[in-house]
Amino acid sequence: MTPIITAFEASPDEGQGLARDMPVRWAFEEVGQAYDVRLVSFAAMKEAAHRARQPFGQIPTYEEDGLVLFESGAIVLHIANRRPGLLPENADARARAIAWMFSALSSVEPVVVEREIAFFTERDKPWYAERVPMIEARIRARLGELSRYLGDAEWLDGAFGAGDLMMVTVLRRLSDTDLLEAFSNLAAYVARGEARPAFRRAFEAQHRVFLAASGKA
Ligand code: GTB
Repeated sequence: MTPIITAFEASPDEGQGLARDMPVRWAFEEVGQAYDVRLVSFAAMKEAAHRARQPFGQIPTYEEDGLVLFESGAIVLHIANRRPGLLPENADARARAIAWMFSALSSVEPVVVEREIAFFTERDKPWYAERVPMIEARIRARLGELSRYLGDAEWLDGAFGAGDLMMVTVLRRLSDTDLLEAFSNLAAYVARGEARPAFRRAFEAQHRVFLAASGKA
């Protein structure tokens, strides 16, 4: 069976590829696995049928031969485990690549998402103007640490892998800010990820959904 994932019927990012179906699509493309997409509305995501697949009423989900998964990181790891291309054969290198996936999602993403949550839920509050510089300082601190680690390397641990896929995905969420500008190696790292043919194919696929939804296709 061809795996089926869910994605926004109408993504709030308007085709920028910032929603979490993007790393899943990218992973499929990197390993050469065909996939189908079921588009869901915000209302449908909150219905029992979808919550049975994703308890929090979110996208993405993954279904294949009776296996149902949620959490984009877990889905990318599953895809990477099934086919070569995203995780090294060597057990230690494989463990390190998985550690970078966790790092992207649990050490870098929280500060990045905090900024978005504050914008969407607190920007009309009196404390918002004071809070933003504090959040941005935390993001800069994390980016500085990551930038120092990456140095002049192309990817985080040798060849491109699942850790880079998740880290580039997280860093792309800063694309509407100037926060990456001070870290030229990270900006170049993101650009390298975005230049990969598999990324381009994934991006175009989700962008076509936006074009169709907005009547521009
Ligand atoms: N930890 C889960 C995972 O990694 O799979 C988180 C899933 C998640 O946050 N899903 C979001 C969702 O379904 C979409 S990706 N939200 C709907 C809801 O909770 O009701 C997050 C996202 C949304 C929008 C933008 N954007 O517009 O730029 C970027 C990222």
